[in-house]
Amino acid sequence: MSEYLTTSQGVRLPDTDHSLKAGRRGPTLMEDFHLREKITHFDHERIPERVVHARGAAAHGVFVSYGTDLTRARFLAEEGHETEVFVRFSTVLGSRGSADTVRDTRGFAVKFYTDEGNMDLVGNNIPVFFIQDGIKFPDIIHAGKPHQDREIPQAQSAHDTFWDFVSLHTEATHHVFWNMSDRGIPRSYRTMEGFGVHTFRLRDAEGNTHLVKFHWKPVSGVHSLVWEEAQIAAGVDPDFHRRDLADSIDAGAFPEWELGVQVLPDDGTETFAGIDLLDPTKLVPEELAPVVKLGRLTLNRNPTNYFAETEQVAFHTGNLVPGIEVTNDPLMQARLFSYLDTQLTRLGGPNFTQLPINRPHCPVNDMFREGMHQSEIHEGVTPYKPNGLDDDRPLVDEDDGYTQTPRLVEGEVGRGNPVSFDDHFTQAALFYRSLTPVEQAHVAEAFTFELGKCLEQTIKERELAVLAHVDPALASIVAEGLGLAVPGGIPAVGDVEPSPALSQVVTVPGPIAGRKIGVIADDDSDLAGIRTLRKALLKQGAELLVIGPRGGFIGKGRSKEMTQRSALTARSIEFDAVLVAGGTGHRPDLKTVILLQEAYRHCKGVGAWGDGAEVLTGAGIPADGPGVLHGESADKAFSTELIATLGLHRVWQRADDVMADAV
Ligand code: HDD
Repeated sequence: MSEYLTTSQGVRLPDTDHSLKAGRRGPTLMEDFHLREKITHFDHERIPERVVHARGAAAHGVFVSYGTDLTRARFLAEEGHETEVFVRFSTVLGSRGSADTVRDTRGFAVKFYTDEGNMDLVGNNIPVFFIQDGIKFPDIIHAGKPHQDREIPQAQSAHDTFWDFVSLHTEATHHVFWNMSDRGIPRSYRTMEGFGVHTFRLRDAEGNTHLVKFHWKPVSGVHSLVWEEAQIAAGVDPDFHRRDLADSIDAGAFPEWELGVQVLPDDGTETFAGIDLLDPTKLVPEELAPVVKLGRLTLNRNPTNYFAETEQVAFHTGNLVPGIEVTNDPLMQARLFSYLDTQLTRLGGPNFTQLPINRPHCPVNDMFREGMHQSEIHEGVTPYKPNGLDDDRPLVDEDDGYTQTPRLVEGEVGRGNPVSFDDHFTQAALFYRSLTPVEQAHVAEAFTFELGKCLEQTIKERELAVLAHVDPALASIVAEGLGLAVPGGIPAVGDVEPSPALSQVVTVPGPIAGRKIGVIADDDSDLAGIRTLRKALLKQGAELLVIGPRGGFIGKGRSKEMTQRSALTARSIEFDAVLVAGGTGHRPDLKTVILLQEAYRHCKGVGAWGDGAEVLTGAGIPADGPGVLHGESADKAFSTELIATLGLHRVWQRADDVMADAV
């Protein structure tokens, strides 16, 4: 890299601020090769955004294996084996510049640069999918994307075409329930589960096989936003998740997940406990097949250049290494075509695998030649096999090369699904009935909100009929909210065995690394207390941010504290808890009142020490409200209670009182 500014040909430039003109007043000369080159390159800076999952954020990291006998894939089989990874998270529906916190499915795509070649696990934060056959993918996406006449609404499902489609195409029901639950609005990427969705086949060195479903379990626990918070964040900080990911990594609070698999017999039936394993709208409850942990993923490095890495990374479900295979799931089969195909347009030709972010970290010799944007200078004259001029090199590896497990395929050519794919409602009921009451209330609110945004009455009624199939009580709540009646005579799913693992409400405090705690303070506040509390939180990997009356410093004399936020820049959505420091002025201004009330309404920890409590009361926060913390000082007892409150994520006991306001 030159120390001097140059043209793309390496010629040094004396000036890049003025174009070449005939005289000071004009006209500009064609001769100005620097002007022409600079503008031409700029004109072509954008590439097509991804047709889905356009909005994303990514990070580099490492995967360390726990070791397993299930597969011969070295990056999983060998205990302690370290593999570099690049992970991209995304929303599905929105454009590249859309907000992070919209209600949507999140992509969770992992590229393992293994020493046996690149392996991509292109998953989501929801374990099931809208469609059973990839041929329906354009339909669900066309229905979910903005209306084609006015290109609105952006990045959301709360509109007629989405609900028109899913109410007719009822195999989407299970996925829609996950979207309408808290899973559709994650707190951060760090607190999302990930799923491979499809059933995969693992093969060990002896050729034994198992069917598996991949899971990513976040070490920080599974947590979400509340709906009002998500909506505010979409305007106040559209980069909420992207910022959180980058900030956490910068702060050394590295996001971590454990990779695991549910292991299912490969006995030729392709079913388990009556569940069709080729149907991607079905999950296997963890109570029936526990998740066996295979290794740990740590994201520890932010990308240096968004375009070169996060934008140009290309995932492909067909990037597999020996020992990991796909199954006949018709959704997966279509994906195997789509990913490579889409990159040809998006990245401008077949050589995108040479881009630094996509290049395998092991030696490659594919005999592919030429094409747009070729950046290799290949040697020799024999990019073909067999050849006699180069001893028939490169070699083929008959022992360790990628092979598929031999499997018999027979059947009549035709279109259609197995009969087992016809049950569209049982697992939606399983999911809904496994949630806690507060989570169920969120689902009801979400359906009511989204259908309330639809204009066509028939669409709302049709979806109410779908809900009545799944759970009549839920259908009634939503119908009441919409001011409609539940259609009669609809057979509902009977009893199901709930799967508690599907709920994300925790009763035992989890880790709080990466959480943010806002402390309202002014010049008279107890700054020593703030410092004590910061130390205690830092030990847990959480960050304390001082919210002052203005920018700069607060404090008197020699004791000063830098404010990280001011009354102007602070908004509750950024914080997992909001406190008032002792000594802080007693009459809260309107912004402080809003800040505290929002935090309270969103069921976050709020509290104060010393006479800071008067600010809370002044803001209308009930002193004896659940999760309202009080301390004489910011001592150990106070920080211990705060950490426990944060570890439970939300104070759901408050939900009944505040829920109505949060819709
Ligand atoms: Fe897909 C991108 C996940 C079904 C076609 N998909 C994409 C990404 C994720 C997923 C995470 C973003 C990757 C990135 O960050 O670059 N997709 C899924 C999951 C599915 C799924 C979990 C179902 C289980 N996808 C699916 C089907 C098709 C596609 C059925 C087409 C038949 N997906 C694509 C695509 C994208 C894509 C058009 C757009 C950008 C890209 O591939 O690279 O090929």
